[in-house]
Amino acid sequence: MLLLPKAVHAAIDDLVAQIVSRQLAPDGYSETSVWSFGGNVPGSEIRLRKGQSVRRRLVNDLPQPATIHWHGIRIVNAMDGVPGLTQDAVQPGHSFTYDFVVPDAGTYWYHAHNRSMEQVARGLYGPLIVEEDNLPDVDQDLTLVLDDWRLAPETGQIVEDFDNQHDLSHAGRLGNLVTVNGQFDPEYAVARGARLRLRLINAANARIFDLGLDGLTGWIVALDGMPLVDPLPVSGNVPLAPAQRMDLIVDVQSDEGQIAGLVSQERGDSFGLVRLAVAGQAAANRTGIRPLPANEMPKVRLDDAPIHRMTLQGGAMRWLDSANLGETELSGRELAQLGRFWALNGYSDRPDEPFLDARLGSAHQIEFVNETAFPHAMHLHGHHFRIILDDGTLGPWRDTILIGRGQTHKIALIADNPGDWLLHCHMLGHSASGMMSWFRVS
Ligand SMILES: [Cu+2]
Repeated sequence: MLLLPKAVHAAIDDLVAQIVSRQLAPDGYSETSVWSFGGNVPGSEIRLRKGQSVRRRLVNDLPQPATIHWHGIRIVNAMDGVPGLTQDAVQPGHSFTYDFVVPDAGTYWYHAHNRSMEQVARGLYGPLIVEEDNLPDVDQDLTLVLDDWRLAPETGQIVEDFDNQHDLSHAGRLGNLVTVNGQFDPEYAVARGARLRLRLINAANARIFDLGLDGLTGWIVALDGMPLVDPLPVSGNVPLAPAQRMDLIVDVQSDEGQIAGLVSQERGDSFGLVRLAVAGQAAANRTGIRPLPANEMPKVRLDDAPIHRMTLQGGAMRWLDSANLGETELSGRELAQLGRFWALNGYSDRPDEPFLDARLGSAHQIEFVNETAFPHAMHLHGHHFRIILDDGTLGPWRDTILIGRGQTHKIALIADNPGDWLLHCHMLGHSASGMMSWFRVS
């Protein structure tokens, strides 16, 4: 008998972008027609180990062209999923194979990057979890993908006003139904004294969740996938902007029969996101916390790093006087007629020339100056950066930074991943209406 070697190439799984119906709203409401990766919202969880490869063939069964961006992965540029910059959008009925290594452990996600303000709002996103070689000692590892949906109460269907000019020029598209893992107010069973890892992912178009714990004590152990050197005890509320992730390790304090959970604050009101029904007693009683193992990140040096200022402009109450579209300068009124309300450094769309043309391996500081009346979540592709704290020291690694109205924040970037990379606001209506730029590393 001939012994044949096992196939050398790992199988490539299909990830089908398709329209399905799901029960998003509470019982009594209709199912909602959503756009999905793999038949569910959130899309199929991809879970693998650091250093392994993601291989997925995007099959586009949608009525629009699509791509996938692998958010937060320090990825090879050709796999970054940006139509018109790193690939052509995949036409309906066509496919594209993504194949890349994940260099870092942590909590990431993937989402549509073509007409993302519509496609992400329709449900085109999913979690991408990269496990550490040595997993932390917890009883449960729960991925919690937060989103909000704008549904018509009578029909339960998505309101298709994606180009709503008020949303575009204000805080963005905010929904009227908040879900976690595609469910309204879901419940999970936990034991008293159990230790949980909660992987929070904000997949909303524009909503900033202001998260708090109820019946739990815990620590923030990672932000945007990257471990904190010193886990930070959670006290009070912690903001999670669109596209940001936060890994918590929490201990269940509530008694048996009670409900613990995750809550969010909005305008002084607190509402529940997830219910943790406490039943039974955990075997182990753990105290103290150890940091997650670090990823291999570049050494950050600021001494020779030039400062590049990026000014965030426009929007309601700070209307643009003028800005450039390509080589053409247009008035604020002309831009508004084209659905453009925002600008980055005077450009109301991705400019022809990069905001930053960086030599491979060079260090830079980017100073975000928010002159608008709204907060923005600025995201860099292909890299994590470090926040520069007010005292000049280096804060956590992130891939998306929330800049409050009127605020200025500086980040340190080591441009060590070659390619053309987007830099944009992750309030998706804002990026679609002007807050889009890019940088080049070569
Ligand atoms: Cu914004």
